[in-house]
Amino acid sequence: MLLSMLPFLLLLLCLSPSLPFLLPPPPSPALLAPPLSANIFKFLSDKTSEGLTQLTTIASAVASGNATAGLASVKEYVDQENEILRARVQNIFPRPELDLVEELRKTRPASPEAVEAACGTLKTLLLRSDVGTAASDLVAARMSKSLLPLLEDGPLKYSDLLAAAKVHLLATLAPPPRPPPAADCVPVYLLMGANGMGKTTTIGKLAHRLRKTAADLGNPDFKVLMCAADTYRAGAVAQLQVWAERAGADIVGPADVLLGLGREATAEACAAVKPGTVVYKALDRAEEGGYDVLLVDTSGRLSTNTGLTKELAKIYDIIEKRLGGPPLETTLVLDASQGSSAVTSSATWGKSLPITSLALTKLDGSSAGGSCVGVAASCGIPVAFVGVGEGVDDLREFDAGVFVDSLLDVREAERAEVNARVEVLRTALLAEREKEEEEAREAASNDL
Ligand SMILES: Nc1nc2c(ncn2[C@@H]2O[C@H](COP(=O)(O)OP(=O)(O)OP(=O)(O)O)[C@@H](O)[C@H]2O)c(=O)[nH]1
Ligand SMILES: [Mg+2]
Repeated sequence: MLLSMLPFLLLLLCLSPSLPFLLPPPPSPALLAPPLSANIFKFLSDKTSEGLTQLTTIASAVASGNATAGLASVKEYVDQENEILRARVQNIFPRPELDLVEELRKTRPASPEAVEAACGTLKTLLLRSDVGTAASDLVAARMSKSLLPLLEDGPLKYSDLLAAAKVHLLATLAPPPRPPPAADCVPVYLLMGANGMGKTTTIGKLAHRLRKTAADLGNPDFKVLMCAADTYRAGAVAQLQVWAERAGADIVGPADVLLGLGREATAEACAAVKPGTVVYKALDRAEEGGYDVLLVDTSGRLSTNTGLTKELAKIYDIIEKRLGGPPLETTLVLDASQGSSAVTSSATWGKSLPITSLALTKLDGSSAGGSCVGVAASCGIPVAFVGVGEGVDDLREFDAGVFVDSLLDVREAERAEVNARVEVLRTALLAEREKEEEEAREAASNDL
C-alpha cells in the first residue's frame, strides 16, 4: 500500500512550494500505472486548470513509457506554480504610485529645502498608499532627519532617499518591545477576531506550517495541539477537527472536558462548556502530552460585545496564569478588506488584552493589502502572517522588506545599492540612539 502511494507522495513533495525542489529519481513506469494515476489526477484537478493540463501531459508521457519526461513536466509545472504564488504574494502589497516614485527618482536634492520637498513627496506616496497619516508623518520627519547630514557629501542620490524611507518604514513596521513569553512551558498561540475572518482556517494552516518547518529542520515528530474553544457556533469544533486531521495535529474540545468529568458528551452539553474550561483542559493535555505548541481557536465576536470581550480576556488570563507569563502570540485575525473597522476593533480589544500580532487573511482576493499594513502601523501591531488562499499551504510569514520594496518600487537593479545605504543609515541611527541614551543617563545622574 505504502509502496503504491510512493509516486503520489513524491508528487505532493514536488508540488509543495516552500520545500526546496528536490526531484527524486524517476520511479519506474509500472509504479505510475493506474489506479495511481487516478490519485494524481484527483490531486492535480483539485489544484487548477493548468494542473489539469499538466496532468494530461504527464499521463500521455507515462502511457508512452516515458515517465522521466512526465516528471520533468511536473517540475516545470511546479516552477510555474511557484512563480504564480510569488506574484500573488507580491500583489497583496499596494501598487506604488508610479508618478510620485518617478518624481522622486529624478530628484537630486542638494539643499535642506530640496530634502524637505523630497520627503514631502514621499509622505504623499505613503498617504496615497493608505499607510495612514500618523505613520506617514513620522516616517517623513525621521527620513529628513537622517538625510540632512548626508548633504555634507554632496547632492543626494535616489538610493539615499529610498534607503532612508526603507529604514524608517521598517522601523515603523517592526514589533514593539514586549515582555518575553513564558519560558519552560508550552508556547501558546491565541487567535481571536470577529466572525468569519479566518481564525480557524489560519490555525489549520499555521499547524501545518509549524510541523512542516520542524520536519525540514529535522524534527518530524513536532507535536501540535489545537484547542477548540469556540463552543458557541454549532459545527465550529468539527471544522477545527477537519483542520487538525489535515495538518496532523491533535485536538482538545468540550467533549474532552465532559468525558474527563465522566459525563456524556451530547451536543447540548458540549455547547454549555465554557471556553475557558476547554482552554484549561488543553493546557493540561499539552503539558502531559509533551506538545511542542498549543493553538487556541476562539469564537468570532464583535469588539463592541462587552460580554464576549470579557470572556476573551478571561481566556487570556487563564493562559497567562497557567504559563506564568503571556502566550507566545495573541493574534488578531483580520480579513484584509476590512481596513478601518479593523483599527477600531483592535483598539477596543487592545484595552482588554495585549494583542501582539496580526494575521491578515484573504489577501488572495481583490482586497487592498496596503490599507491593512496601514492598520498595522496605526495600531502599532506587527503583521505576523498573511493568508493567501484556503489551502493548507496558503499561509505566509509577512515580510516587511518585500512590502517596503514593493511600496517604493525598488527595482531589482537598485536593490543591492539601496540595501547597502540602508545599512549605513541604520548604523548611524543606532549610534545616534545610543548617544541620546547616554546623554539621558548622564542628565539623570547629574540630577541625583
Ligand atoms: N480566499 C481565502 N479564503 C479564506 C482565507 N482564510 C480563510 N478563508 C475563508 O474564510 C471563511 C471563514 O473562515 P473561518 O476560518 O471559518 O473563519 P473564522 O474566523 O474561524 O469564523 P468564525 O469561527 O465563524 O468566527 C472560510 O470559507 C475560509 O475558507 C484566505 O486567506 N483566503
Ligand atoms: Mg472559527
